Amino acid sequence: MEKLIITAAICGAEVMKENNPAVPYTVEEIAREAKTAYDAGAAVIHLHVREDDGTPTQRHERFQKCVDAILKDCPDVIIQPSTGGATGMTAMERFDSTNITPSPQFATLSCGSCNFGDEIFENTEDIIRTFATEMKKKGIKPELECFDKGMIDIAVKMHRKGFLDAPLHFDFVLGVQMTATVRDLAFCASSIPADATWTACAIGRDEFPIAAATIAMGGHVRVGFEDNLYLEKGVPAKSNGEIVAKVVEISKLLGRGIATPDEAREILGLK
Ligand code: KMH
Ligand code: ZN
Repeated sequence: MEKLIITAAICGAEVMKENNPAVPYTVEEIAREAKTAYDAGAAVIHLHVREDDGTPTQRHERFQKCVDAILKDCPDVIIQPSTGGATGMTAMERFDSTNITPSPQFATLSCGSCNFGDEIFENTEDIIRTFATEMKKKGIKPELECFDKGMIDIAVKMHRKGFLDAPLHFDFVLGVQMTATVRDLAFCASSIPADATWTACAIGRDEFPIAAATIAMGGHVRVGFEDNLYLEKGVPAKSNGEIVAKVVEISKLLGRGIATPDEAREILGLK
């Protein structure tokens, strides 16, 4: 089976130090968490950044500082800026994260609106088209974040209309809108074009069972503090690296090797 690409979502926009003191806010903390994940086997860092007080921001100046600090210690890692940001941000504010140098090879693109707890994560078709068009101009491959199966259908429609180029790459985010079950994972994995690649992640305690199912099904895995803060029930992870190391262990037990960043670039067709 193809090697496994592990993405580490090291920070997110929602979890705070009150939830786990290792959640990174400062540039140094973000670089430290990226390094633990990279050393453990992550090829991709899904990046949100914070101000020093923990407030999520999409300011490209803050992204630039964090990206520079990460690349200093992890020179070949793939950095995937979030264009989702946090709920309540405007679309253009969210997209500022891509205005960094060198231009990113990869970034997220959420494919529909959904509830995010008591708030709405807004991604109208106009926003999706605008982000897709701008990403194409900048040569950024979108990772299509799908929080339910309908978002997969929207992405496929956007491809049909010429806004997205094949092969598409999806990330199925389980446990926000759709359930974090193997049933829904299999439904998503069987609903994408034959030449597409996919990653899956699950929020909370289902992170590792869904990772194991994904590894067995031939998908790629995203884990990290954005999605889950625990190594096992009652045991907070001390770093993102500990979480990535657990996925590496599961993958090795299942006989699947781990992709280096350059192998991941090849699999994902990143330029
Ligand atoms: N923080 C969520 C509202 C992404 O990174 O592209 C959106 C999110 C998706 O995390
Ligand atoms: Zn994110």
